[in-house]
Amino acid sequence: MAPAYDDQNIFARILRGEIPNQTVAENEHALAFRDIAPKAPVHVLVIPKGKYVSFDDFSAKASPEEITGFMRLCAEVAQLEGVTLDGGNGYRAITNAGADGVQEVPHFHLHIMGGRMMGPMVT
Ligand code: IU
Repeated sequence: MAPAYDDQNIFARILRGEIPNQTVAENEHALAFRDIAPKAPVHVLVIPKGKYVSFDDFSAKASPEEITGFMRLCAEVAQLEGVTLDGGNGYRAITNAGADGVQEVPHFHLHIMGGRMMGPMVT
């Protein structure tokens, strides 16, 4: 069974404004902010504002409006950061889920990374 959502996770606290963040973009359904320990020149995390633990949880339970809002914000971030194929060099968008995915924060998030060649998908 999927784990219950932990209201004290760090991204929940960011969404409640209890912890500052470097916001890149925001809409009704999602927030995008800079990763605190960036692994690439562009490293932005996009999170839904709803309480979803993982991609599984989000894709199963979020409304079409939430999913669209989330995806559109991801695309907006890539545009704002100048990494789209339309003028930029591209990017990587990944999500980690659970133990094997080495998910550290149990609030669904997508990493958008770019600004350098990312290397093979092995780690
Ligand atoms: P993961 O996909 O759950 O493994 O990654 C969590 C990311 O959250 C990781 O890249 C951290 O650097 C990042 N992060 C953050 O941006 N701000 C924080 O306060 C904490 C983690 I804790």
